[in-house]
Amino acid sequence: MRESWRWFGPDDPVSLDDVRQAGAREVVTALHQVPIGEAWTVAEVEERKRIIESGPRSRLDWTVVESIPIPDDVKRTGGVATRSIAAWIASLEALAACGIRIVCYNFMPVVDWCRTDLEWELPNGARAMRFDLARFAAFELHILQRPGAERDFDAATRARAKAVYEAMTEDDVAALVTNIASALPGSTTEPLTIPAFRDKLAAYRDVDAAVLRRHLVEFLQAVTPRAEALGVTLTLHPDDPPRPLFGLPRVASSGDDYAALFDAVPSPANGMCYCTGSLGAGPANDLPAIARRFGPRIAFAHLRATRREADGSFYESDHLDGEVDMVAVLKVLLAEDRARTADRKIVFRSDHGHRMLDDLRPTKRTNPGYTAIGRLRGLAELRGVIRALEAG
Ligand code: DNO
Repeated sequence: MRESWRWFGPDDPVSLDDVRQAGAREVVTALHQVPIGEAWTVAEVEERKRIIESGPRSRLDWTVVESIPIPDDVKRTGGVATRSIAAWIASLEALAACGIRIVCYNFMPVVDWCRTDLEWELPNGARAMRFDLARFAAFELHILQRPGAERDFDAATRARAKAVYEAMTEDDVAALVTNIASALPGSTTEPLTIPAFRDKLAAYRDVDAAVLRRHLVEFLQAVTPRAEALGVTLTLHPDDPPRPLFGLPRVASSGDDYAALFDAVPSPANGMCYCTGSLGAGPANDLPAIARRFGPRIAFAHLRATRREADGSFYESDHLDGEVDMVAVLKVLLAEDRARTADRKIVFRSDHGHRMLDDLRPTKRTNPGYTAIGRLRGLAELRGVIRALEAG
């Protein structure tokens, strides 16, 4: 499998030399500066490619885009959002013209990946990201004040949420709103104020899971023929977390969700971003079984783990010490990878690392989950497992 590293571009506090020294050979990035819905141009792609691939240091190649955002009107209205879909296809064409042929995306409505805490202290002093159900419920019930939200939480959770909220200072409330609504690194949805959040949710009042799934199928039916002709593989990233949020449906949370999409749109361009952390946060998801079931459609993999709690809360664990049986997962991925031709090998990246060691210095700027040292530890551990499995 091919080792890659997510890089957010020239303003990423992690440098390309850091990526080289971590041992990755390929870069995963996106033109985060281009507004959602605007077509990427060949010139913009070439400029980013030049920054990554030129220079006197050891070579890196930009091989994966994570992600081209799916504009809100495509999620809300499906195939009739023809202007947005045409712009999305134009971005694919610009990327293919520059030789980049794996494109990650997601179909999470209103909010991309969601956490309540970005610096949750672990017993060893490192900081992790966390989704805390009581704090999430406090946001929904007492800050967003979403009509009907009380139906989504049991009485015990509502009571805990009330206690959490009543203990919060104004700064605590502001921090929780920022964590949930202001778009985490790499997020493909717009940062939201609370009024804007309410407006967005109102616009989705008629979008249930069946409708959202239909919109995703219509989007894939519109873009996969062109992707196939360009030799581009689209990889759908799972919902993170893999459960409905804010009363909104999510339709990429389980193996059966993916099976429905692959049945509806069998194009070889319709692929999967196999994210063990996102899928692993769902207790019903059997990660090795999902990898076996969809192996041929996995072009890109995010490898990380979480530790789940009984109420649905979870935090990001060390890569080998979460609920994910990473050795079993890697055995399946390596077997799939061995069966592939050189041009179709699986690209993986070490996902979300803790903020630890020198990255904890108060003056150090880091992106939540995208620290250098935490991801380096993860990549080193994953590489060790891979080498041992390959030698076995
Ligand atoms: C979070 C990432 C997501 C992912 C997008 C894919 O760390 O997994 O931001 O990049 O959801 O489109």
